[in-house]
Amino acid sequence: MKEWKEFLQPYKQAVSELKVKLKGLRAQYELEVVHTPVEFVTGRVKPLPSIYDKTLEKGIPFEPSSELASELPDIAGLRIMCQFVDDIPTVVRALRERKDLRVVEERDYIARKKPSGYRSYHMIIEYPVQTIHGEKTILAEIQIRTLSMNFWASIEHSLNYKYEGEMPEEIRHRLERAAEAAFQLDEEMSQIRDEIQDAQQYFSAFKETATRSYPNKKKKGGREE
Ligand code: 0O2
Ligand code: 0O2
Repeated sequence: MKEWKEFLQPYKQAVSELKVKLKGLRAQYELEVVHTPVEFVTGRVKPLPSIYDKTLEKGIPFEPSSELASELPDIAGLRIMCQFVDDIPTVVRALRERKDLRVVEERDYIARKKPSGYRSYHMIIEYPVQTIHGEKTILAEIQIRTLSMNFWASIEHSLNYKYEGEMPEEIRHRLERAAEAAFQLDEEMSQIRDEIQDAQQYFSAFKETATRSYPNKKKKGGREE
């Protein structure tokens, strides 16, 4: 177990660091008062039972090794959620230009959705982690998707888990239709994007003014005095 802990430590560190860095993107866009392509960021280290399942699927030994590290590029996984489909290429370009990571592979499941209906943009990156024994470069996967794609993927993931991959035909069909509905929602939102952004900027400006007008207002027990 200690071996696994040691093996996974740089991945844990990478996920924490990358979460801070990717959330920083959002903060920077907000400072410049332009629409931020990043809505929110999540991250996780793949749990050991999922690593075990993947090693069975790939027919590789379940042990901490460089083979496992290169066969499973998503032990460290980050997810960036965007409001609009058009935000995704903006994030992709921003990631390609960064000096603190190197993109080694890209998979566009938006241009070519998976047979399940899954849509998302995946990037595999190399990321250097500083350890007490020197620098260790690990692989990480960044998934970039809209809120609507994320909603669909998380529901489908739970159903797949429930049915252990043997999903009833009817549910599979419904999910395929739901994936199309999610895609339509993204299309609709893109068409009223300017309206939405105006409203969001108006709302931020309003919040800003309200904070300035009441600088000393304190909250007590969740209620305003
Ligand atoms: P804020 O200010 O709430 O946006 P952490 O380590 O605490 O940063 P953790 O515990 O790993 O993050 O949580 P997770 O599940 O990775 O979620 C990360 C962030 O995504 C959290 O924000 C959640 O509030 C936010 N989040 C999750 N689901 C949604 C969603 O559907 N919509 C929106 N807008 N945000 C969501 P933070 O980091 O606490 O900051
Ligand atoms: P997790 O951590 O539970 O999400 P492989 O090369 O076979 O290992 P693959 O399928 O070629 O993997 O790689 P891919 O499709 O680029 O990325 C795999 C990850 O994408 C999955 O991780 C999911 O997070 C996500 N994904 C891919 N296809 C689907 C899908 O049909 N539905 C959903 N909900 N998610 C999908 P894991 O390994 O499944 O694990």
